[in-house]
Amino acid sequence: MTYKLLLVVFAASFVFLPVTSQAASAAPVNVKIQTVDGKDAGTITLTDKKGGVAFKLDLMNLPPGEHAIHVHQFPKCDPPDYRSSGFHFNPAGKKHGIKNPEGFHDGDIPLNLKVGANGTEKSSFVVKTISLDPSAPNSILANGGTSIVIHADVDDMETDPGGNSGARIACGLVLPPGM
Ligand SMILES: [Cu+2]
Repeated sequence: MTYKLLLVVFAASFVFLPVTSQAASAAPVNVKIQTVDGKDAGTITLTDKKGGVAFKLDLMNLPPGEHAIHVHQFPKCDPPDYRSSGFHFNPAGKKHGIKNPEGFHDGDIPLNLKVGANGTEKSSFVVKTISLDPSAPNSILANGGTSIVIHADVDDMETDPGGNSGARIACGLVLPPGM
């Protein structure tokens, strides 16, 4: 390899590699949420936030009141009960809830949604126990992805395995880009 060619290869990798890796981590993941009876329940947009994942919720067609929300282990939202989504995303093998001394699951989200009287919810928060980096041990995009599940009841933040949060009323697939 001539010196000139080496220089070109070096310059090319310097210019292109940082751009592609930055684009991959910066790409938002749009999660379309559907109610268990087949209605469009809006969107949750996930973006990479240093040390976690930022959630931006724009939800509708949900029952007014407080509801648990979690990341579940499988990228499946099959009717009639969304059981196919599995349990909470829990790669570290812990128990449920921030109040649980043996907790908590990476997919536990330590808040309950507050859906308004008109069935909508718009809010934003950051979850620091998960990652959008496909190579991270707590990546919610690895192994084909995961799902986000909204429940009928409130999460008590300590009862294993599901926080006593009742039926699964809405679900959306968290899929890697291109799937
Ligand atoms: Cu759940």
